[in-house]
Amino acid sequence: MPKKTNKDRKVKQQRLLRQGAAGGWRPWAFGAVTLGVLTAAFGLLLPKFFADGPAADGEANVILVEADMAGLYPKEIRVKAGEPVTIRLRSLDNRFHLDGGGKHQFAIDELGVNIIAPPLGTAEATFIPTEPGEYEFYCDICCGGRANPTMVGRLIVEL
Ligand SMILES: [Cu+2]
Repeated sequence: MPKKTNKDRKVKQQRLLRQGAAGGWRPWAFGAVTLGVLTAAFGLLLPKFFADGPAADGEANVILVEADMAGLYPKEIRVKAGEPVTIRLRSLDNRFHLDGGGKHQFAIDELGVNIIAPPLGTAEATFIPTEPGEYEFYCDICCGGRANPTMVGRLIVEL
C-alpha cells in the first residue's frame, strides 16, 4: 500500500475546494443571503411608496408635512372621513429667513385647523374630518403666502 505523500493530500484538498466552489451549498447560501437582503430592503422601502407622506414610525394616522421656502410637502393628503388624523408640520427653515422667520403654517379654514411650526421645529394638531370632500390647506406666513401655489395643497377626505 503506497504511503500518502504531502502532494497527494494537497491534490485532494484542491479537489475538495473546487467542488465546494462549483456546487454544493455556496451558491444556495449566496442566493439566500441576497434574497434576505432584498426582502429587508423592500420591506423598509415599500411602505414609503404607499404612504400619503413620509409617515412617522409607529404612530397610526400621523401625517408628516414638511415645509420650507420651496413649499409644503406632500401636496396631496388622503384621509378617511370620521377617523382622527394628526398633521405634524415640520419647518425645515431656520429663524434667519427674512420671510416668515423660518415659521410655516398648515391651515384649513373649513376644518378650523391652524398649525404653525417654529423654525426648525414641529407643531401638530389632531382633528376628525367628518365631511368627505376636498379641502385646501395653505401656509400664509411666507413667500406671498396663500397666493403662492407652492404653499397650497389638498386634503382629500374620503368616505
Ligand atoms: Cu410657508
